[in-house]
Amino acid sequence: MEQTFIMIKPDGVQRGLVGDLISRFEKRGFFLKGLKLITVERSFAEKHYEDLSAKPFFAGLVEYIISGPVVAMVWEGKNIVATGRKMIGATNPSNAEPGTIRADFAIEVGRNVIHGSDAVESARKEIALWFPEGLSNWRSNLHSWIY
Ligand code: 3AN
Repeated sequence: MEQTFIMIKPDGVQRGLVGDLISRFEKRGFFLKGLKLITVERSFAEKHYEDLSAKPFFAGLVEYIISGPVVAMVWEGKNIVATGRKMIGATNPSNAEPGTIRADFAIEVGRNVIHGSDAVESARKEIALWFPEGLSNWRSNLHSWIY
């Protein structure tokens, strides 16, 4: 089953959006596989965003991500990488389609609330980086009253 890495960024945590954002993924039918509230070190944030290290906004992006706790998550389900990106909306909230997370909650590209892996391969790398301890396997053990 496909998995993706989703991170609620410091602005999403500080604005009290965590519950709403988790709810959107649950209600869509995806399964939560990993979850933690964590404040990361600068070197870790630089590693997460290493593909963007040449961008002029890189230093500000790293400062933003380390400015407070983030909610790191792994979600699982059919086509979750692409569907998760659609649910999140365009990088610049001004271009995000109505009903997407960034259209509903953000106006600044530099404070766009949430991250989602952009491809299955980057999801695999990001999950390994953020969850070296591994993920919960709770779905293999569902109660019989869940169907
Ligand atoms: P996305 O998060 O939609 O995959 P990326 O990977 O291009 O977009 O950019 C990663 C993060 O870098 C964005 N979520 C945003 O916080 C920041 N970012 C991207 N473009 C800009 C920009 N032009 N100015 C400031 N920050 C930016």
